[in-house]
Amino acid sequence: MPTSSHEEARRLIQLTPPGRGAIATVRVEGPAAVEAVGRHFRAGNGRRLSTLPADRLVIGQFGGKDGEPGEEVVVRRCADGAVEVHCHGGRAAIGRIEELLAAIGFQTVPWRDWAADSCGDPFAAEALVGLADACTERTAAILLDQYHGALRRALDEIQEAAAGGRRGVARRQIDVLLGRAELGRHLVQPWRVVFGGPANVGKSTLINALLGYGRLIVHPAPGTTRDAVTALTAIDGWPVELCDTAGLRAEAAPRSDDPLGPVEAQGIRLAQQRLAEADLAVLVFDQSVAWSNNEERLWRQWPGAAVVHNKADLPPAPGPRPAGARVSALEGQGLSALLGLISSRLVPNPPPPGAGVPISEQQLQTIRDQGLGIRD
Ligand SMILES: Nc1nc2c(ncn2[C@@H]2O[C@H](COP(=O)(O)OP(=O)(O)OP(=O)(O)O)[C@@H](O)[C@H]2O)c(=O)[nH]1
Ligand SMILES: [Mg+2]
Repeated sequence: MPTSSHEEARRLIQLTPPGRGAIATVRVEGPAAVEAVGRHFRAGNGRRLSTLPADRLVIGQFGGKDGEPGEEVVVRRCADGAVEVHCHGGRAAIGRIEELLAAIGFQTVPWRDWAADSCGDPFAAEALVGLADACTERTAAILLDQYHGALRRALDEIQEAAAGGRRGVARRQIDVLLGRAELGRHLVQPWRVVFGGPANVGKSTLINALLGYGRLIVHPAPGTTRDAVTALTAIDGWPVELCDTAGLRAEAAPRSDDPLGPVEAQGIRLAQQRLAEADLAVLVFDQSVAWSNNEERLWRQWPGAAVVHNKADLPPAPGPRPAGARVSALEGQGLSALLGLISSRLVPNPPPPGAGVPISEQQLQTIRDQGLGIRD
């Protein structure tokens, strides 16, 4: 965690997430933080806070008066002059501490603001704030690398290469960093993978199989899924939102007076919208059913989609069909390969450990600006 050199500000920061929890940690910093906490804290061992060694954890009561017990807390006087108060995780305990310290001039500051200006380097600050929203270990590790200066080092190396006359190397490294923009955007926000295809091909069954539990309704009758339904998971360590959609008909988008019925028509419109917005569209077909003009039109409508031929446990329908992953959602065949395919489509070149990854538009702009400086 960062430490602060903001001696002038009397600040109070809740370091644990908002809401109820087992324990909350409040950091008190600024001039006379030790004295301010010491004024309300009664250590169990009877000693004054200011006389206790730094980093020693001390149990006691906070804010008790007139013989009434205060909040049970554990206090740590930090080596940098701040004090950490660990209290019960409910709002009441934190509220009481905030109230007593506010009365003597301490202001509650959101932890993101505190973290951002406690880091000397703005790249590190963005990474630190992003770390709180990282959904998987893999994305957290990349953000941690950025917190420890990976992008800054990469930019320094590029600068050095350019200054040493190795402009080609510098330009290539700029392009590598810019090529990681999509990855950087998704470190705190899952990729959206949307499954579409004709009705009854097994889209919902397939998503359930990839999730490992029965999130979606599955039924032998076509037209079961009407809404766009999402579920979060991780694929190869990348956070991914899987989205199920209503079975598509290959005809033009139906109108609300379509014989399909307005609900299904809406479902199909929504499916097309979700497929268009997806980071990766996955088109699912039933390989036991002949490839018809309808399938062909759908396939041509979404040229960037990954193609899956499901129901590989059934005899295949004769005739050619486009290349694609063969799976059986029902029996689990081909699912690991499909997960591998999705992962490699989302992140074709995973960065090696310690590599620089831009995580904000501002960082991308810095890289582009540096690139402009070395183009002839
Ligand atoms: N044999 C076989 N049957 C499957 C497979 N996957 C799904 N099914 C069956 O196909 C039927 C339709 O499955 P769903 O998952 O509801 O299909 P869907 O594509 O979501 O259908 P809609 O929501 O109507 O568009 C169900 O009876 C499933 O059990 C498979 O891999 N093999
Ligand atoms: Mg379905």
